[in-house]
Amino acid sequence: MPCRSLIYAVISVLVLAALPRASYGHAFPDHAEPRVGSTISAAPSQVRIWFTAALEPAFSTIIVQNAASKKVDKGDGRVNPADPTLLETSLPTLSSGTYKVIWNVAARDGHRTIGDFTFVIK
Ligand SMILES: [Cu+2]
Repeated sequence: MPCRSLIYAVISVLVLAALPRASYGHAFPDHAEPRVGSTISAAPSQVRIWFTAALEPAFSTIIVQNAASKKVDKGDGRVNPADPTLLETSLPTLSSGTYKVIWNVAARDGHRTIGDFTFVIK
């Protein structure tokens, strides 16, 4: 009965589409600006990292260090109030060099993930 098979196929597709794309839980970085490992020519005014899950603002930090491991960000690192998956901090005008972004976050389920990456200003 081709008609019934088609209906079942359509229902299967709808059920699959309704499943969440990412599992909820641990927060992992999805993408960052400046991009992880990138070399850029203009000094960025901010570092922003988007995560795969909502973060707990009270337990999530971001700092930026220069090559001498000195903190160079403006100290305003925070979870964006309008987007709980976005961790951000402001930067002064940085000179050329390699900078390291260090993040430490807790997802809403309480699980902590940490990591770091570098970017280079030409
Ligand atoms: Cu988790």
